[in-house]
Amino acid sequence: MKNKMSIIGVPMDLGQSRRGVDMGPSAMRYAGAIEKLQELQIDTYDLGDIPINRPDQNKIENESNLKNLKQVSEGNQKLAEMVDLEIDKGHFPLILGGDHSIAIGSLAGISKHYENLGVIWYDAHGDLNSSETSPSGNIHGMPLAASLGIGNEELTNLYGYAPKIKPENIVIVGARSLDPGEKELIREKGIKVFTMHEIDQMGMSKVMQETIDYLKERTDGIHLSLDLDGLDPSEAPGVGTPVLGGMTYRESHLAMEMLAEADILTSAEFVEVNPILDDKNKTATVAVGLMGSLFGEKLK
Ligand code: HAR
Ligand code: MN
Ligand code: MN
Ligand code: MN
Repeated sequence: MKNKMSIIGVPMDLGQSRRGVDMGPSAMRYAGAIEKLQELQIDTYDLGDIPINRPDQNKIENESNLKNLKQVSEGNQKLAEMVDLEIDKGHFPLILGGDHSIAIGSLAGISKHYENLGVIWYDAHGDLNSSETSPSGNIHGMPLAASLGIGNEELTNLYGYAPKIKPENIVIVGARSLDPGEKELIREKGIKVFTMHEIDQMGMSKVMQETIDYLKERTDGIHLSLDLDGLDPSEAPGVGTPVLGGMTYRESHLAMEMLAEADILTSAEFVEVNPILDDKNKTATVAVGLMGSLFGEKLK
């Protein structure tokens, strides 16, 4: 991994319907994210938070099937520019969300730099909906589809090009809540998915080893998109869309340690931390603990 890291906060909560996830970057900083990276001897540049415009309160689009499209795409455009610039400098971008709609901007900025960007989508959800298949109209359920070039053009063509990623370069880990349209897309595109069923059956160690081997041979860079709701809500309660039966804190640490050891990541993001729904900043603390393992912390 590169020794210079740029931290970019994205206080975005408009990709879903529960306020508070915009405070995720603060919650992770408060839980010691920057200090943790510095402890690991990483040259850390905290660039602060990207400004996110709020919609006019009278014009909140509760009925739309692409809620707050304008603000979400504007925020993502700024994020893409910033991420692109940091990679140009040779820095490793670490993005702090914000809801998962921000992955559209992250991937737009990152993928410019790779022919075959790999993505590990650590999440209870597939985030493979489009406005046609979404049951909610929440854009945080759409970023992976948008990055594949599926859905509304303002999202798919963000930062002026599409698609950002190829279906064969994606691995979803921890899925346990997939909508019918998402399942169909997974089958149609042959996207590799380790659901909770496979994690129970094979164990996290084998799942991650297969993920690493699979991506290593076909990609030239790998982005980790870690949604805290991938973890079980008993250990990560501060998320807007919790789903029972998730990955444990220990399993998640193992996954991060294996990624650190394989030394394959070129960018990462931690999303969906909502301190309003949390229990004494537990979820942000879990996120920072996972960052430690991901960036090389050793137990002895
Ligand atoms: N699949 C549902 C939808 O599209 C729920 C998506 C929830 N997404 C996140 N990100 N929390 O993974 O609305
Ligand atoms: Mn560039
Ligand atoms: Mn997600
Ligand atoms: Mn999720």
